[in-house]
Amino acid sequence: MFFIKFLFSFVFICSLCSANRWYRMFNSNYDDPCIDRHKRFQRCIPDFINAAYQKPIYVSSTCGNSPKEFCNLSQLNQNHPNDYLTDINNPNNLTCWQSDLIKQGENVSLILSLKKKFELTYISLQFCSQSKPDSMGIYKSMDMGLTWIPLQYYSNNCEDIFNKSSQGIITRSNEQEALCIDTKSQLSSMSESRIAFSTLEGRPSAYEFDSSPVLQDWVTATDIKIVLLSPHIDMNSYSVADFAVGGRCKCNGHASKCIPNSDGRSVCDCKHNTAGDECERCKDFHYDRPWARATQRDANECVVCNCNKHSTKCRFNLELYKISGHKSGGVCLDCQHNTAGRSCHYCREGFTRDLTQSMTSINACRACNCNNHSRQCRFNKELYLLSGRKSGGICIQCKHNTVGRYCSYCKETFYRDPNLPITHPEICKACNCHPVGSRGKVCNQTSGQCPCKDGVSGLRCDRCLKGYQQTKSPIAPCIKKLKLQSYNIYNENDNTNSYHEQDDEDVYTSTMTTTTTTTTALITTTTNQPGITEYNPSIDMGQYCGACRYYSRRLHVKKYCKRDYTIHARVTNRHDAGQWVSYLLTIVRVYKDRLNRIQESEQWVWVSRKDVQCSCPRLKLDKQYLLMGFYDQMQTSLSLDRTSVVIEWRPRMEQLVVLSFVVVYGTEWPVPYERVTSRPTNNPYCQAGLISFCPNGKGEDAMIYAQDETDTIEIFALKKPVWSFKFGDLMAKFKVMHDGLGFRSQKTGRNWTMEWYELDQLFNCTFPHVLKNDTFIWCDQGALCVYEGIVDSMWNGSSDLSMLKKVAQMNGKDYNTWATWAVSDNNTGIYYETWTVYSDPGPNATMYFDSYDCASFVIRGLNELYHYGAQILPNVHLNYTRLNIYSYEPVLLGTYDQIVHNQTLHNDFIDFYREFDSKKPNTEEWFKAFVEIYETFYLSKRFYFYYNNVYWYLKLKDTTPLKISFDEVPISSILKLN
Ligand SMILES: [Ca+2]
Repeated sequence: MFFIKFLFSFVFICSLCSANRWYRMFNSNYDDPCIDRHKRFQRCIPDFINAAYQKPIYVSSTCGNSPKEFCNLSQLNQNHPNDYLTDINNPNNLTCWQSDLIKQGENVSLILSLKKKFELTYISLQFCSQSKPDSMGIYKSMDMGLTWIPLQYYSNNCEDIFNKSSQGIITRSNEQEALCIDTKSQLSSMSESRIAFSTLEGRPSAYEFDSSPVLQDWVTATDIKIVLLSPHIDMNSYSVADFAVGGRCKCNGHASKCIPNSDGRSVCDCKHNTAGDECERCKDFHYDRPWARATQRDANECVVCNCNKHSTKCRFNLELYKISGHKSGGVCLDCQHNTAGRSCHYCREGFTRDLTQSMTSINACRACNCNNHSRQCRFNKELYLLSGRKSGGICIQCKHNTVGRYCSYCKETFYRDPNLPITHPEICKACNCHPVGSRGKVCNQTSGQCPCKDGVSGLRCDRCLKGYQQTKSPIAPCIKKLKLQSYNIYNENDNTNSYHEQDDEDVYTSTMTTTTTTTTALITTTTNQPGITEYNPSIDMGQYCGACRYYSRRLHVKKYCKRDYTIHARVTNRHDAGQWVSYLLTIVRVYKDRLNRIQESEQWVWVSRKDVQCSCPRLKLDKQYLLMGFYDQMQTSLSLDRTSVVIEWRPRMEQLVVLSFVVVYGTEWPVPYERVTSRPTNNPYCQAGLISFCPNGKGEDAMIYAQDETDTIEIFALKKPVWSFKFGDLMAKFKVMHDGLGFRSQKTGRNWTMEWYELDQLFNCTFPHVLKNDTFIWCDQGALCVYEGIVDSMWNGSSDLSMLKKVAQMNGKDYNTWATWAVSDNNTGIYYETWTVYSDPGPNATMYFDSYDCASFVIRGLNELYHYGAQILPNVHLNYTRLNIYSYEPVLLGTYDQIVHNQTLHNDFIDFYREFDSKKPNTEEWFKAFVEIYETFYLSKRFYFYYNNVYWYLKLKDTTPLKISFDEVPISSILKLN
């Protein structure tokens, strides 16, 4: 019985190795079994051997070293050393090891140390004479003998000796379990005295060994231990003629032999770019994909990192590997020769690509010569050739107010300080030409002299010439002195020959802003004491009104913070009372009311008569205004004066106010998507040369309506992978989907499609274009495309994820009402927004910004269909893709015009967007660009986010800055029940 099992294992072993052997026979001139005839890697394995042969065995008891009476067996009246366990086994002349005398209950152990991992096929023991044990256990170790795992038990009493049933069965759920074989009738009575255990026999996954890590683990061992027990029968001793272990040196399919290493220990001779005693890892610099065991179909060789010859170190990144479609995950480290990037494939800051050299050349990147004013330059081949192959760099983004190819000139409105070296960060000084006293902003590049108006002097034109005096006229700020007495209520303590700054630049305060102007200080000193200047009829009114310069039609956060109230109100009445005029306001909305003084919907506001006479502020009956001012001196009612903000109300103002002020204080997340009153013309720059994605953009107003109000309109949810016609497989893998709605008339069979699309081209909506003068163009309009037919092949068939699913139906009349909504929705919601911004990926995350894309339209549209009376089919489930960014709380930066004043911020802005702009692909490289953008997210951890025409700063979360989610949404959950 055991012998039969033993034979079986040999057949099994040979079936594993036969392919190799055949190969060697017919390819004698090609002797590396790890490479096939076509010089491709293939699986290779070391020869099958008896791993115990002539190896020393540790035994706990040996008879014969000091001969005793009981060791004198009749046949072999000699020594019985443990070497006899693993010597040549000649059946005609057995050599037997023999144990010392064993008392009842005593055990004897035999231990074989293989010194490295092997994959075992069988373990066998051949006993001498009748000296067999009652019970026996076979154990293995995978850690050089530290811990032991049972492989098999034999006993005539499994339950008592090993606490195991003798009826055990191996299934796929317990393939690493040891069985106990009942030997009541077998072990002691068998004429054949060999016991053989086959490691894989009876284990269901044996024939799928390649794909069974459980069994690969089960057959792996560094040491084998046999324990012989005779708990009940008091016998003389045990005697074993042969201990054999059949198996292969374990090399995971990556070596055909094991050889001694420098310590003399046997290790795998690893091929396929692997390393380690068992070829269990990739060798250095071969981390472009993860290590795997070789199989019959695939050698799974390790792949060298592509670092363009600029690095010899790399690491593996699982995220990048996944998004590459399991192609490449290597990230180069320590890029040399002034290169940078995942594959050392671009030049690091301060260097530019020399296009006359290949990327792998050590001269691929050349230093920028920008006089310390820029760290970036680009290479121009013509200039390089013209310079006699000396210099081809052109500096970009010169800082410190410099310009020019080498940042060696001062830009307009700056002049060069002759006392400083060209590399000094303060080499360029601002002209600071006085806005009133100068004829222009540009001063002399070397002297710094501004061009002064008549009668004006000084380097900055900020003084009147001797014999001239200051006027309030911007045309003639200094005139010849007159001898008339005049008052100047603002400049009494000042030098009358100098100006106050009069520019009233609006400045957003934010954590990023460093620029300030003197405006803030002026407002502070004058606004804390409203109305303090007494009316004095002797003051010339024209001069008084001329000083009404703090009156502003502009908003900024500082004003909002300083003033007591901000309201939207209509002026409904006016009442004159001596030196005061009061206006009756009907309050529309209160944004701020510091002391809660606005209790009624009608409220009086007080203005001094002299301010009214100056039209400062100017209030008209029946007009609506945004009013921002202080309480009166008693702090009980509202007042207005020349420091107040009074702006005639415009329809978009509400969102502007909410956005600019309320959101700054964290009261409203997500930021509401801003709607417009009508769709503006798309920027022609955005449309130039791009593919039209809106197949029939014209005439949708007619097409969108049903022709018969008694008709029944069926509604379909449509879905396909983005750009399925080019990148279907890859984009489907990431489940980046495009969504739309389809419609069908039951009466006529006519059908049509509505999709919300980027108006221009993918990526235009995601990032701006950076123009040469460092300004941006956003092509972020989306639009509803309506066209005849539902193109089945587009929505249904190109991929498993495509979908054309009926979700609802409604009558023609209700449908037409809905269609009117759809037209209006399209005309007022024009900004396409790709990203959704959350605080984290968890279920309780705060949403800072919602996306506004094709899926948003479908969800919004279905919701409205439901409200206009559509019968929604229950149990429909839909899936929607979201491109999620995870960020700390966003910081409002303001509009581009506001950011441009802050040079540090603005430069960073340009750097950030240019990085993405450089990755904006032609169509063939779309996917590659997608991967690179993903990488940039991971590396930069920051994002400038554009929403509703203003910019926000997002500090991205470290662990998960970006994620694509594909959420299942039951249709019932997207219908908001009012
Ligand atoms: Ca022997």
